[in-house]
Amino acid sequence: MSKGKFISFEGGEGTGKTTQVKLLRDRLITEGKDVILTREPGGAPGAEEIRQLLLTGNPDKWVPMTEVLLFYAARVDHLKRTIQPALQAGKWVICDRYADSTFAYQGAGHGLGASVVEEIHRITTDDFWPDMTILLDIDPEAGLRRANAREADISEDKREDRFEKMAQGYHQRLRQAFLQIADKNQDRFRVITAEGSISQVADNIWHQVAITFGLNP
Ligand code: T5A
Repeated sequence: MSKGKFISFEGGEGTGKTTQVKLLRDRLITEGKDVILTREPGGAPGAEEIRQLLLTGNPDKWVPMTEVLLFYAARVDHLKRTIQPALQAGKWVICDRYADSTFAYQGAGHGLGASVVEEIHRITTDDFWPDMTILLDIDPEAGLRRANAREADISEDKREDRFEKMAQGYHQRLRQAFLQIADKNQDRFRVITAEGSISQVADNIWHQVAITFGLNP
């Protein structure tokens, strides 16, 4: 049994996850919590190496099954070396993406199907899920505009934009997939619109986290 809390953030490209995980961490620290911030793919040294394989290069660099196995290779390392030890030590773990991304991007986006991902998830993680998942939802065109504006200052060979380069239809499928996953897992998910200002979105997230974990809203 873990003693800490595990919160993941999900959503399409440029929805503001990286911005919001930091704001939530700061807010939880002011409440006296011991917090670590981590991300997927990555979050442990070996998993960060796998991240480079996955996020750079051509959109068709990997066949879908290789891609899903690489995400899970990174995830198991991250779980065993970072997330689970922190939870055992009573920390709050905030993770920028986790397995729901694999169900959406590889399961739905690439058409591998949920049952394949479910099976891999069960075998490799012993069906390990967060206590709470925040889904940031925005029209994919608006999200991609934000993500592309941010990437513009980075040289082309260093951009982690392999998924951003996938076709518009892929991103629309993703949005629907995330909303369906949230609908099927309503106990764990809170869906929050990412259309507002950074501080409006942060306030909405805090409200949901506070209610869920009995903190001061
Ligand atoms: N992936 C990942 C899979 O396919 N399967 C998996 O199992 C997993 C785990 C990860 C990629 O890997 C894929 C999904 C992804 O494509 P990543 O670099 O971690 O790649 O990229 P993303 O998670 O998509 O995150 P992004 O960095 O693209 O976007 P974020 O984190 O959602 O957004 P953020 O906070 O960086 O914001 C983007 C820009 O918008 C501004 C920010 O200042 C920033 O410039 N912004 C706002 N502007 C206006 N209003 C707001 N409310 C704003 N919030 C942020």
